[in-house]
Amino acid sequence: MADRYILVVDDQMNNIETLGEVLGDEYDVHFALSAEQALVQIAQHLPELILLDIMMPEMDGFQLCEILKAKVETRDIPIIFITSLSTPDQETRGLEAGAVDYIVKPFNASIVRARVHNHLELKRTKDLLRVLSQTDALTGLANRRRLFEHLDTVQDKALRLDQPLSVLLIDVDSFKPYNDLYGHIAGDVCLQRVAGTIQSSLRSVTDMGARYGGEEFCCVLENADQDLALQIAERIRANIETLHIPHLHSMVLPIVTVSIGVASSTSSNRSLHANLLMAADKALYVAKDKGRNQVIV
Ligand code: GH3
Ligand code: MG
Ligand code: MG
Ligand code: MG
Repeated sequence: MADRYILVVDDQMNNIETLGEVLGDEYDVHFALSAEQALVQIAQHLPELILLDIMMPEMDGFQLCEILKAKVETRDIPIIFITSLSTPDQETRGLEAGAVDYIVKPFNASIVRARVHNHLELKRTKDLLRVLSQTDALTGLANRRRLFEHLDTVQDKALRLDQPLSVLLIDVDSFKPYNDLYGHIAGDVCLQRVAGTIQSSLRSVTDMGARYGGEEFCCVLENADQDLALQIAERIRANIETLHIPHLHSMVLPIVTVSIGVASSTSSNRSLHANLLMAADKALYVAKDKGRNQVIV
C-alpha cells in the first residue's frame, strides 16, 4: 500500500537538506526546487504526502496547492505547508487552500516528524474507509453504493464520447433451495465463487462487476454494444456452469447456474441508467420464465 514517498518542494537547497535529514530515516524523501518541477515529478509518481514551501520565485506554494487540490488525481495528497510566513492571515490562506497542516520555520525536527506521521496515518485510514464503504464484504466486488456512483460517471462519459453502454443483471438460479439444502455458509461460499467468476469473465479496464443485492449481481460494460454485451454475458453464464458447483435441488441442472438479463443503450437510444437497469431486469425475468441458465436481451 504505502510506499512512503514524500515530496519536499522548496527553492532553497539547505531547507531541502535539513528536511531530508529529519525524515530520511523513515521515508523515501524526494525533492523539487520549484513548483513547476514538482508538478512534473508528481505527474510521474504520486507522493503520499507533500511538504510545501510558500515563497518560491515563479509559482508560489499557494498556487501549487490550489492546482493540486483542483485535480482529481492529486486532490487527496495531504499537503503540509512549511514556511517562514507566520501571520494568521497567511496560515489561514494556506489551510483554506486545502493544506492539512501549516508549520512555521524555523521548525522543530521532532514536531515535523510527528505531524507527518499523524497525517499519513489519517490519510491511510481515510483511504481504507473509502475502499470499505464501496466494497461488498462477502464477495469483494463493488457494492451497490459504488455501482450507482459508477453508473452516473459512465453514463456521462458514454454521452460525451458517443459510446454505447450496456448493463447485465445476473441472478443465481434456485438459490433459495441451495441454501436450504447445503446451508447458509455453503451458500456464501457459492456466492463468492460466482462473484469471482463474474469478475474474471469481464474485460479488466472497461467493465465493472458489482453485488446488486442478495444473490444478484450487476455488470456495467463501458463502450459495449448489444452484440458485445451478449458475448460477455454468455461467457459469464458458461464459466459459471463450468464451475460445476453441485446443486441437487436446482430446477435447472444438478449444478449452480445463473440467468442474465442484458440491456444496451446506443447513441440513437439514449437510455438513462435507471431505464437500462429496468430493461435488464425485464430481460432477466424473461430468462427465468424461459427456464433459467440463459442470457436474454
Ligand atoms: P430463482 O431461480 O427464481 O432466482 O430462485 P431463487 O431461489 O434464487 O430466488 P429467491 O429470490 O427466492 O431466493 C434468493 C435466495 O438468496 C434467498 C436468500 O436467502 C438467498 N441469499 C440472499 N443473500 C444471501 C447471502 O448473502 N448469503 C446466502 N447464503 N444466501 C443469500
Ligand atoms: Mg522559499
Ligand atoms: Mg433474486
Ligand atoms: Mg435467484
